[in-house]
Amino acid sequence: MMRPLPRTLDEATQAPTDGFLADVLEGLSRPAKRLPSKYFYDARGSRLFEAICETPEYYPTRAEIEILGDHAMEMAAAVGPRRIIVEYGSGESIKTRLLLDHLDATAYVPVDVSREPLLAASAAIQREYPKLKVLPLHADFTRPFALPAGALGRSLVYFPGSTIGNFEPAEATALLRNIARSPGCEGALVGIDLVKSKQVLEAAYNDRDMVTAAFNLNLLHRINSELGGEFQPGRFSHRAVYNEAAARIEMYLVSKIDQVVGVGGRSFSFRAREAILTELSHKYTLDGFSDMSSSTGLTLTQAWTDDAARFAVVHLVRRAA
Ligand code: SAH
Ligand code: AVI
Repeated sequence: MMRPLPRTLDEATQAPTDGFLADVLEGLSRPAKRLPSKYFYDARGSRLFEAICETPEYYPTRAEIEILGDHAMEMAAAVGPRRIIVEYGSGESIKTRLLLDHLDATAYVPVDVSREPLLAASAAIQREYPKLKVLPLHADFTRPFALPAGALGRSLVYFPGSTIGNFEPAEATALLRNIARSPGCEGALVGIDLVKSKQVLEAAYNDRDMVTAAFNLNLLHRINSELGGEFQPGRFSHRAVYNEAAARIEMYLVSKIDQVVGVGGRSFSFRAREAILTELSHKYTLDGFSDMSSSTGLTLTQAWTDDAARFAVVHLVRRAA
């Protein structure tokens, strides 16, 4: 029998955007201004991210899809049968299908802050996998959340896209530790982007068609539409640079002129060329990522890379406490 499409949304106790204004005011009050990257993703931001994945320069999506295409069967064997798949930052759940085609999944719980894309992707997955229990969760995976009723049992966290790279090492470690401690969790499959040349990395975040620039600037549009901000996005430009010492892309919005911008009843001054840090995207070596995860109660047992070794999907297994 075909399941009805998922309609209910098991909201976490706190809606994922509850802290938006407070986070923006706090981030813009710092001497070195910054904004959290999770706020890129409203419906438009999610669409722009998907468009980034189509650009010739942004290789991570194609590399990860290649890995899944070549190795999903081995991944399924490593993970084991009858698992609930809990996906962190599921977006359009495109890669998930490659896993679901091989894995013996009892339920699928996509977790995302971007509500409409989450619901649309869940409905599409439910249509394509009618026997699977699809239980979308509109939540921020950095905050504590409970799995929906109906998703009790042994679970696998699926965390693709190198979204873990958007967190500083201490935050990424805390996230992995929470994964290791979550009830029923046996392990995780995590996508990580690998260290490579500055040239290739900077091209990936500075695509010729400026889709990444539009994605970055969407943060200002969102502050305007949801928080009554008075940004003029045309007065900021996109910058993405690879910081080799920290092995990360740093993405900024740079003020083109001296200006003052109102947000939430406060005024923020920007000097010409002053930058707001909007996103970090860490690149790892397999050894570095293995070391980081070993302190969290998870052990890296297997890693698969694409032919050009640009990207890796790793299997982390929960160690017995
Ligand atoms: N998994 C997809 C999408 C990656 S884009 C892929 O690999 O292509 C990152 C996704 O994570 C977006 O859909 C975004 O909305 C979501 N996201 C970012 N930060 C989040 C957070 N803190 N909690 C939940 N979802 C988050
Ligand atoms: C979602 N995340 C892993 C992307 C990245 O590459 O860090 C977001 C992104 N930012 C700019 N382009 C893509």
